[in-house]
Amino acid sequence: MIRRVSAAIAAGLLVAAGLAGCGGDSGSGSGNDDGKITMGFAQVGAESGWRTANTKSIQESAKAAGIELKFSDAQQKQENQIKAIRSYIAQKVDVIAFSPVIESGWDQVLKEAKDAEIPVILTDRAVDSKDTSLYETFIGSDFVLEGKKAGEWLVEDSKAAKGPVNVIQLEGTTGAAPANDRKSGFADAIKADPKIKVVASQDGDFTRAKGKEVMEALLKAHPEANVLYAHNDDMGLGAIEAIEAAGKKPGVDIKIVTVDAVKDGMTALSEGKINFIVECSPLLGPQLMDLAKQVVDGKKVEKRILTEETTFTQEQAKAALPDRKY
Ligand code: GYE
Repeated sequence: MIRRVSAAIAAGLLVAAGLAGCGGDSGSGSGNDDGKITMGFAQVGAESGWRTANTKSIQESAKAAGIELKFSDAQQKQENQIKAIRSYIAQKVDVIAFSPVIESGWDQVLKEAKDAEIPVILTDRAVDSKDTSLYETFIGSDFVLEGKKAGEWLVEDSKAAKGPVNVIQLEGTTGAAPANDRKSGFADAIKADPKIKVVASQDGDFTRAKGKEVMEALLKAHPEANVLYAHNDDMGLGAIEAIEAAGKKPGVDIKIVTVDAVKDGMTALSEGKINFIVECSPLLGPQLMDLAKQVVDGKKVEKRILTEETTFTQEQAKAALPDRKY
């Protein structure tokens, strides 16, 4: 553990040490200072292939960076994440990182971390706190842009369509940043073509099981649907099962656009069951560990760090698949 001591207190300690005429213990003055950074990481859960790859990236890069990682899985519940963060504060970790399951309701616990002088790094998902001094930085994707890319693809693809384009939308966890933003980015982009209408939009919680269940019901209620926009690959993959069970052909009778580009999604894309995927990279670990070292050192870092991402057509998926790591 490394003790973060404010400059004023540190100066005071040095003066006191000088006056007492004792030497030896320099630096932070902490007796149990082993020079190793300890990070507490409060993960969302294990809801998707994206999340599994993200967890692996964080665990592997902590190890490579020599950072001791305390890791917890909140099973997609905010109260579990808050508990985990409080326990990291009690354990006096050097830095806390977390991916907030939903955007709202973080001010109190973030204030507790600030009062304890433990820096916080947001990864992957945002919080809606007005006071941005409650965290050092936020590293992750631009989810609005992802939604926009999905919508722009649909506008382009619909140019040749004669009749209406009726979209079912499977949303990510209600209140989560990627659900809010992927929805709004998409809605903005499809305004370009009045033929395109979202006929149903429902929460599928980013999981395969929920994606399948919700799609089953929505297909019955909306036989006119000919497009599915799913906020992640896993919900799309669950929905494919529902579409096939209903006797329709995914990728043909119902065109499908998703977000993430994990291996299973890319496989379905290369097989023609999905039509387009917007990439969202889960490999945030190495950058997160770099940032952790900097903030523990007291360095100022950029407040917002964006992940670079691309998109995949069916042909591009075929070419990319052999090297896809997750
Ligand atoms: O797209 C989804 C996961 O927050 C970007 O969470 C992440 C999303 C990702 O469950 O698959």
